[in-house]
Amino acid sequence: MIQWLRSTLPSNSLASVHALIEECARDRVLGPDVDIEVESCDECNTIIDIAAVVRRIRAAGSGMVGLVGVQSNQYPRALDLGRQLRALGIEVVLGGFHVSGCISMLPELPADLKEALDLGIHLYAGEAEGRMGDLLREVASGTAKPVYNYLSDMPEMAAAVFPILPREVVTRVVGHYSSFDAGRGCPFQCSFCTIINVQGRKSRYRTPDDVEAIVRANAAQGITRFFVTDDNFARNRNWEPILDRLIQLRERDGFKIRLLLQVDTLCHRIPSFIEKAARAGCTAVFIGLENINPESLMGTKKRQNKIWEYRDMLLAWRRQKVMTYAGYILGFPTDTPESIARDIETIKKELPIDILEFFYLTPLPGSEDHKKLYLRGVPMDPDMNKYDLEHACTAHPLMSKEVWTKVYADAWDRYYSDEHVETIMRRAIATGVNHTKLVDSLIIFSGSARIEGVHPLQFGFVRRKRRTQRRHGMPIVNPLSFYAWRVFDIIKVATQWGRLIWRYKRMLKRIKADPAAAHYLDEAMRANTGEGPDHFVEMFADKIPHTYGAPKLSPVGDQAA
Ligand code: B12
Ligand code: SF4
Repeated sequence: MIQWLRSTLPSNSLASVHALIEECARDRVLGPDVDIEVESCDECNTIIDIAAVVRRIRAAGSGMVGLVGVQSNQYPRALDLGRQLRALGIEVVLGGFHVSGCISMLPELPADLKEALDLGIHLYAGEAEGRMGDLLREVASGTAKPVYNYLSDMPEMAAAVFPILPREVVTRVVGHYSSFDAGRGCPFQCSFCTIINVQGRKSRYRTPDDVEAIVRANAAQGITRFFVTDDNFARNRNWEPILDRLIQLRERDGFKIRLLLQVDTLCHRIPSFIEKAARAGCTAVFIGLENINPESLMGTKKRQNKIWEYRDMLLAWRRQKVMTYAGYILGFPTDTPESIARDIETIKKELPIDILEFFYLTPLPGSEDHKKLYLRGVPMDPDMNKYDLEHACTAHPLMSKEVWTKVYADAWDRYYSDEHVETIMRRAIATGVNHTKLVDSLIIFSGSARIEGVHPLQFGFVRRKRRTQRRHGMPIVNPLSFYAWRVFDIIKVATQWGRLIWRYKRMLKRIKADPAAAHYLDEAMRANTGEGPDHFVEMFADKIPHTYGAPKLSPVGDQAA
């Protein structure tokens, strides 16, 4: 388990399932004389004492353990937990994207899902809104089915029970961030995406009243920061009334709302979207940039990403002082170590991104990419634990696994070079982006993969490594060697963090003391006026598809001629 004293991002799946079971408790779905109690915890920030869980369930007379929001990379761990619980006779129901993705896309249950069924674990595919009561009744009466499949029956979200967690669960997340999904579904068709095959391509959304209720319920327990987990909030058909309501709550009623949003690269084209997001409390956005090579983007059907719009979009967020986090995928079919190195250098020079995070192109179960490879019998790594977008899970046409792995490690070094970190800080100071928050993010994103060896999306504060909590079948290391190694490990990691924090804080101090810092300007910060050449776009002139709105350019070589 990758576990921390405090994690950095909340689990929205957990909040959703917790709220659904609380609704069942309020509605007394097991009868008027049966109380239902629910205890939720996120293994990323909590060590689970299985024996204690079993004791509590037995003392209650009946119960079940729900393994919630289990993603493919978490599936082996979920099976380990399920195996232990089943051996003690506890009912276990397992849901989340691995189960839903596999069942939605594959012609038959893969071996790992069959293994769960063999252990007597119930699998839950699809969304549980409006149907949790049925499940609890069936579990309580011993008639639960091996597989629940609601994939073809997606619940409406208007007036659906909304996600919420008790304060003591939320406060285990740094910054006390909670979460909600204001909508589900995305209209686009990226071939590496699982979401559209599980939650659909139609936008289903909550109402402004629901969102207000979410804010008020959380604020009542002192929580006002939210990760809005819509994969693409800009395509939530109700984005405007929702943002208007949040603006009202902030500006009229004084709620100190802070939002993290996920959006696409065309969001700046939606009139008022960025301005309203900022007014509603958005301080940071995750943007699915994915790549700057139009050929790679077309290859994965990410047609909506138009590289000639990237800079304008990033500058639009910057004008509102919102920090930008962009995801960048390594390992598209035409990628080579040289092309990736060149593209990262281009981004550094040409695009005003604050935080860039790297991922391997991964055939995630539930995606079109995975389905195609599966049906063609192309070898993929059988260990689901590796499907965390931090490992090479299948062969690349031009790079060996070793080369690809090195390219991934080099990408973090290349983007988070001290020279570029200084440029990012200078851009922030010149444009009024919150530099304290920026430096915190720079520290995490620069150090997470390089110091802790985990992606920032799995990062937390103070890593916990339990000697006895190993994967099923792996030997338990003897205490002497384990603790000796652990002491060394803690000192090494703490020293590396200490050095990084000191270096970045010193850098910021130096820049702030520089009188010229306020007027800093570079190529990436210049808006594209349409007059004069745009070097960034010209680099890919021969790869830009001739679609509507695309700039008409001749390749750099031709121009020189
Ligand atoms: C928010 C989010 C995160 C958050 C929080 C995780 C969470 N699950 O809430 C964070 C940032 C931590 C995260 C991290 C990662 N994530 Co993420 N994440 C999401 C996102 C955007 C929303 C999750 C969500 O809230 N969905 C809405 C809930 C309500 O849906 P749900 O999880 O399916 O749950 C419903 C049903 O499945 C069911 N259900 C689920 N569990 C149970 C249990 C029981 C007992 C029952 C009855 C029902 C049930 O009921 C729920 C309510 O309807 C999803 C995409 C998406 N649209 O879902 C990706 C997604 C789940 N993440 C994904 C991935 C790959 C990751 C990472 C590995 C890497 C990455 N770069 O994103 C990391 C690793 C995390 C780790 N620690 O190992 C993939 C998983 C694909 C797969 N095949 O598993 C997804 C689908 C996105 C994608 N790229 O395709 N993620
Ligand atoms: S834009 Fe994001 S959520 Fe939508 S299909 Fe593409 S990857 Fe999936």
